Amino acid sequence: MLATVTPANATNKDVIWTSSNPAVATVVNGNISAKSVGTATITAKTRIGGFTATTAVTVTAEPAHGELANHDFEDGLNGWTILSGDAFTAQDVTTANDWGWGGPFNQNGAKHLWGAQSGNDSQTGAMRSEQFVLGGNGQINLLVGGGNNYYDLYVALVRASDGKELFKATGLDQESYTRIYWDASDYIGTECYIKIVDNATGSWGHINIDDVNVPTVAP
Ligand SMILES: [Ca+2]
Ligand SMILES: [Ca+2]
Repeated sequence: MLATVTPANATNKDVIWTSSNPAVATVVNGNISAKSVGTATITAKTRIGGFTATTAVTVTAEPAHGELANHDFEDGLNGWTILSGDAFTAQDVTTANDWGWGGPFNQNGAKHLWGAQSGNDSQTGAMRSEQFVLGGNGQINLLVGGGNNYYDLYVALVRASDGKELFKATGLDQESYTRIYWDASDYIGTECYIKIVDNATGSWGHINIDDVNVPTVAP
């Protein structure tokens, strides 16, 4: 939400943001966060003069949905299929919290897929999830770590009908995890799968993945 203070040359444009119901929605500097189902009124008030503007916010429940089988690697690579190569094997699923000379990974749960756990950066390969129909609100999030190489080292949401990679993410040249968010709502109802690719062979030639949260339509 943006508050516009007029006239444009007003000397003090400081705005105080408040929510009538912080249990439903909070607001910090105009950025609204949903907390629970309900309604709230967001008010912007100028620090000088006390002029106010308000907007109503309605937070609705997330639609019911299923989830990707073994989306968090707590069950090894069950539910995932190795397509090629040896970069990804069941031996790369680990409970390690650090990588030996630093840490933590900040994985979700106990286990995660650490591309460098077994073997080395010269290994290449690809693996994929089960096929699913994207459901719910189409919002996907996942944890990614490892090398930064958008073309050769990435995780993708792939459309099953033509293999088109709809969204891609790579690492940040950090072993620890960063959460990635994809708004895939344009593809609700589309058959898709998650693909993880390692064609990278040099330094930082591995990718780490965990907690692939995909809202799916129950089969
Ligand atoms: Ca996990
Ligand atoms: Ca590699």
